[in-house]
Amino acid sequence: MEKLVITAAICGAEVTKENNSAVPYTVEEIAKEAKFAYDAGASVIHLHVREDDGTPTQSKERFQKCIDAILKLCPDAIIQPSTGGAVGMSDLERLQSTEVTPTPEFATLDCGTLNFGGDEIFVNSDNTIFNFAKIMKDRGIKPELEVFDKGMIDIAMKADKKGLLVRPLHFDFVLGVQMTATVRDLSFMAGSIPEGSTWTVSGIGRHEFEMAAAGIIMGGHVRVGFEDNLYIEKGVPAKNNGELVEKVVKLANLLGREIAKPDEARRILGLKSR
Ligand code: KMH
Ligand code: ZN
Repeated sequence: MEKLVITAAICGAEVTKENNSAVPYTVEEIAKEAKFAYDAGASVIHLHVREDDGTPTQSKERFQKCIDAILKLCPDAIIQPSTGGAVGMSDLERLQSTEVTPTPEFATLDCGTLNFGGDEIFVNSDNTIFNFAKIMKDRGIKPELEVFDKGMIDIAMKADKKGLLVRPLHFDFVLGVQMTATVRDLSFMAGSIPEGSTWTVSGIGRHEFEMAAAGIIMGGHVRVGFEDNLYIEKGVPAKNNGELVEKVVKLANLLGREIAKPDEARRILGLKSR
């Protein structure tokens, strides 16, 4: 089995300091959280950014500042900017995170519209998805295909059929938002992608570590972090993102799976070496 690639989703666009006081907002806080995660074993930093007051933003300038600050502390980390941003943002606003220098090697590509809780709907029409895929292909950015249910794998395959994706594909199965997060669901998703693709699992909320353990055993990769879950165990807020990553490293050690360093992760995920 390949070594395990751990992604840390350190911030997200929805969680706040009211949920866990360690959720980072400022450039310094974001860089510090990335460093905790990187030191603990994360090779990929999935990045959202905030204004100092916590408001989510896709501002190119803010992304640039955060990326520069993270790379100062973690020079070989793989930074994966979000093109999802926050519910309600326009496509142009969302794409700004890919306009930084150097051009990102990796970025998210959300593959469908979904219910995001309450009245929130995260809108990704087919044309948005195809347009984002084309722009990423033209800029040489590998998309991580964010799929929240099986239908989104099918939409990603439409983009593939149109020649908008470059194989091998990489998927992130985000389970516990629109689709439930069980081992049966994860096996179904992993069995529904093209041969030779790689995948990560992000279990949301209390499902984070169950899905991590399943992903480790099944040969997938794992994402954890405040974007997905704020607790190290039931009722106990995590001190920082590093603590969440450490728990995955412990699980991987117990289960006999080694952890990939960033350059090994680049090879495993088919990213261009920098
Ligand atoms: N914040 C969600 C609306 C992504 O990063 O691409 C979108 C999201 C997915 O988090
Ligand atoms: Zn995200």
